[in-house]
Amino acid sequence: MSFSEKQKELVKQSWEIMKQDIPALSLYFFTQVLEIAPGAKGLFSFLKDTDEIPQNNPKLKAHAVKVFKMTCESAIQLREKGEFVVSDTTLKYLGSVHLQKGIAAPHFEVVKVGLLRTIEKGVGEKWCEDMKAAWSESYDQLAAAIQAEMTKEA
Ligand code: HEM
Ligand code: ISQ
Repeated sequence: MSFSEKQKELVKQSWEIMKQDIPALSLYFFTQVLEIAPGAKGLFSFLKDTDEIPQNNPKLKAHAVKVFKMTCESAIQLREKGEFVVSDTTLKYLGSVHLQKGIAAPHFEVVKVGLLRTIEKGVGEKWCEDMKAAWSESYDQLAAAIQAEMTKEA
C-alpha cells in the first residue's frame, strides 16, 4: 500500500497536537507499554530500580519523544520519497541498542499498541480510523527497518 498525502497530513496534524502535551503523553506511553508488558520495565535503565513510573523523569520523556518523532518523520519520508529512509548510522545505532537489550518482535507489537493508544488519547476527538492506519503503517516501516538491522548485526 502506498502512503497517501492525506495519511502524511494526518500524522503531521496529530503530531502538532501532541507536541503541546509531551510530558503527560510520554508518561502515558510508558504506562501503556508497561501495562501490557510489565516485564519490560527492567529493560529501561532509568526505570528498573524504581517501583513506580517517575512523574518527572527527563530520560523517560526524552525516550518517548524520540519514538514519537521518529515515527512521525518516517511517515513524512514515506510520502516525500516513496520509501523509508532513516540514516544508516541511526538505524545501525538503533539496531545495536535494541539487539543488546534483547528486544524481539513481540515487544515491537506492544510498543505499537502503546503508541496508538497514546496518540488516541493525545488527539482526542480528532482520532479516527484513517489516522490510526497512517500511524500504524509508519510505525511498521520503522520497526521493520530496525528489526532488519538487528538481524544483520546478530
Ligand atoms: C532505546 C527508539 C522499539 C526498548 C531506544 C533509543 C531509541 C529508541 C531512539 C535510544 C535512546 C538513546 O540512546 O538515548 C525506538 C523506536 C522503536 C523502538 C523508534 C520502534 C519503532 C523498542 C521496543 C522496545 C524498546 C519494541 C521493547 C520494549 C528500548 C530499550 C532501550 C531503547 C530498553 C534502552 C533504554 C535505556 O537507556 O535503558 N529506543 N525503540 N524499543 N529502546 Fe527502543
Ligand atoms: C522504546 N524505545 C525507546 C523508548 C520507548 C519509550 C516508550 C515506549 C517504547 C520505547
